[in-house]
Amino acid sequence: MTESTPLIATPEHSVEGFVREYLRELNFSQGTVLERASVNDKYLALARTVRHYLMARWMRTTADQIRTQPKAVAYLSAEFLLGRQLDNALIASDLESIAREGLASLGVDLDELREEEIEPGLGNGGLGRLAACFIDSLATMSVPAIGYGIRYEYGIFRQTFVDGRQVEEPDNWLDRGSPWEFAHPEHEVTVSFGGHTEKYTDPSGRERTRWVPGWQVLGVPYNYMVPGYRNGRVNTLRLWSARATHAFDLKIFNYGDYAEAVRAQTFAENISKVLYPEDSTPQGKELRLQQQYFFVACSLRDFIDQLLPEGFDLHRLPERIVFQLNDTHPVIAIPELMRILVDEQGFEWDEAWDVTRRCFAYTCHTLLPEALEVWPVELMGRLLPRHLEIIYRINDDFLDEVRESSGGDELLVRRMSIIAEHPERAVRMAYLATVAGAKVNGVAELHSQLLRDKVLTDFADHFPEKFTNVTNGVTPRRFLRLANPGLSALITEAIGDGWVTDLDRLRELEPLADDAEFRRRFREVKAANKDRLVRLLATRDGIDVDPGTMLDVMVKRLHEYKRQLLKLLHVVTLYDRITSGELAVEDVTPRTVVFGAKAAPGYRMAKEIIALINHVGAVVNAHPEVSRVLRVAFPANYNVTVAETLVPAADLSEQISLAGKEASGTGNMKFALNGALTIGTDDGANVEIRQLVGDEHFFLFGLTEPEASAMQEAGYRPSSYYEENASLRRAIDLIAKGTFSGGDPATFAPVVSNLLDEDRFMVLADYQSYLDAQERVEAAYADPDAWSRSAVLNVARTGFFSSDRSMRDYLDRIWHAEPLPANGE
Ligand code: GL2
Repeated sequence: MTESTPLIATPEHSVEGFVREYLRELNFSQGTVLERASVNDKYLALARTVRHYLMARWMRTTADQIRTQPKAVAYLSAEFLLGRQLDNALIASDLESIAREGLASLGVDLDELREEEIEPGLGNGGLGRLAACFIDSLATMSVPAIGYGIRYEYGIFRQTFVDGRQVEEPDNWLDRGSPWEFAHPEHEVTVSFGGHTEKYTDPSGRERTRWVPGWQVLGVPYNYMVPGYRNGRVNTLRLWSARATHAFDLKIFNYGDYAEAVRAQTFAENISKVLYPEDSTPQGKELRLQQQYFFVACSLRDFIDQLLPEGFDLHRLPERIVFQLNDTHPVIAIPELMRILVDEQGFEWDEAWDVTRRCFAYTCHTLLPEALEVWPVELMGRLLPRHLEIIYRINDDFLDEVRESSGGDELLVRRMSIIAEHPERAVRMAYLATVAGAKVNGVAELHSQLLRDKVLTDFADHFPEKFTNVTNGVTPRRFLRLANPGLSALITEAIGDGWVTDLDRLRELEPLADDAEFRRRFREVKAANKDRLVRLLATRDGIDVDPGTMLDVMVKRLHEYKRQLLKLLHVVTLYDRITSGELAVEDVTPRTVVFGAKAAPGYRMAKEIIALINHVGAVVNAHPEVSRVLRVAFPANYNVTVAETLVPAADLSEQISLAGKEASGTGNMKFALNGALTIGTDDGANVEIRQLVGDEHFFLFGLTEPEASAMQEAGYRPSSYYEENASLRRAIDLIAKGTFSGGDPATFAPVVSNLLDEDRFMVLADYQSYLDAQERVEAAYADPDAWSRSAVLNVARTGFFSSDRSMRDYLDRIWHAEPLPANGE
């Protein structure tokens, strides 16, 4: 057998073939018979059956990559928020109707089994979901690519509410079997930590350094299929799981200290135990640095040992690979590659640096200063002493360069140092990535511009050619084709199905915005999607939603900068106006405000805001008058699976961050693509959404970034808004006096004082403008025909936000890699 023709038994692509394969799985892998199988047995057998159909494509893709040795992309990411796998595998392999029919012939309902899958929540939010969209697009575009990350045993926590307050429970997603992964313990990698470094002279008389580690762990790879959409390609996502080294526990077992051996094992396995639940606000915990180094060390070693031919000349590494650093989490890969080249391969420093500089590119995903990771030198030195030395040397060389080019500007040198001096000596990972990376990109036009102008200004002056933009995107397979079958069918009927892999073709829908019959059918689809959501919320959460109301949706992580409080102040204002008699119920557009949000468990203010939303919701929903036109729904544990039902049902998408704070947003894209209209600030990718859909189909409000910055510099005083705006004052007073907390003013006093005294994200400054925009929303919604015209235009004009386009931009501007030919489908 040669690598180009792997021998794979492919099951027959027919209903009979499928049924045969399914029963074999049920009998031989699950060890049961149909009559006695549990739903989980049936689901697991189904997942494995579908997997079989993808296997030949996977092996062939891998073999082609090994045979043709193309330049590949390695996407290094601490998070991959995958969502459920079954549906995506079914559409990618064109098995959906065969599976449905085959199962039905056995009396099994495909939809029931789909509900059985627990999504792998191996990410926090946008950043992790983006990584999942990107690998989907790379596979669909036949780009030789591999995703590298961590197989957390516990993903993002499960959220429940107790008395309206968030409670976190562990997400043991692996408990009921994990049919989508393949463990490869034979490809385990040893990863070192701690210890010290020492100098020695090699046989040729050269001064060298070696790292004498203090302890080691093993990384075991788990492979996941990343199927391209009907192109015969399946790429790989390789997630690493930590284990104790064999030597370590053998030695201790031999001493007879069983308990100690088990403790050592637990210690090692802790590294991949749990996903850190902070979104955009790293905590700088030691275990997190261990996780980061663990997965990049495994990944680099894996790429070099497994994917390059034996004896490959590493001077040519940049011809074969580009490592894309998804935020700063994997940036420790830079000194790791230097260490491999210099210490292990005997490269001269300059040679190694030349290779390294060409192998990495860095994506920054934030503008918040507190989100830029720094690692205390003390910690880095203790955990990774050799890497710290390498970082110092990189910094010394770089600062010499800055000194020279700036004519000795020592202030500039200090500002640009990779090592911060205050409040403690620490490594600035974003600076390291910028100095070493071939390219640095932001994730939306505005974000990339602000990165250059405000966050990495000195670097943008020093390396102007490095800085570029790639606006984020989302995969149309999951977020349109799968999530919105009704709209997908309508679109396909109108323009054919080419849009699934070429989303710009949605433009062809534009003329249909003026076709009354098309708009009617579009509204029918929206209504059916709302019914689907109503059923989900009823069964999953016991929440009762009236599908006849406007669905006003704000789903995203809970963070002050995203301003869920602004949305809530709108709700409280409506409540106030109705209960005070200022507004007659008949004059209010009935709406259901849906929130979905997890707060980082240690983020106190975010958790208070969750409690406040739930408390306001309880009062609003219980009020006989108000609840006729206004309801709040806050389903717990918002995740990818919920998004897939919620997004297609929404009428109004809330994207209301303070301008200059949301790097891009990707939820904003999903809603627009599914025909929701956006109410939003000029922030992140909202800017590009509005430019594309047109001002008249987007509800813009709020300060611009320059206005907000100028106000902050002049000394922002939130209380002046409270004093001058009666409606705002009344809303805040309602909260302050305990209207939503059983009459107890103390309950939400911290939220109120935070708003009045600090209001870092200028909620009060944007309040009036937001309310005005909501009035424009109501007026527009009153004309269903005009509203659905705008909605259709939103769909037709947002094809740009396909992650396929993002991938093309990365390929052109950063990676310079080529797709393989599709595999004959
Ligand atoms: C984020 C940004 O906050 C978000 O605006 C962006 O869309 C995504 C993906 O680029 O990245 N940065 C970040 O740290 N998280 C994000 O979601 N967690």
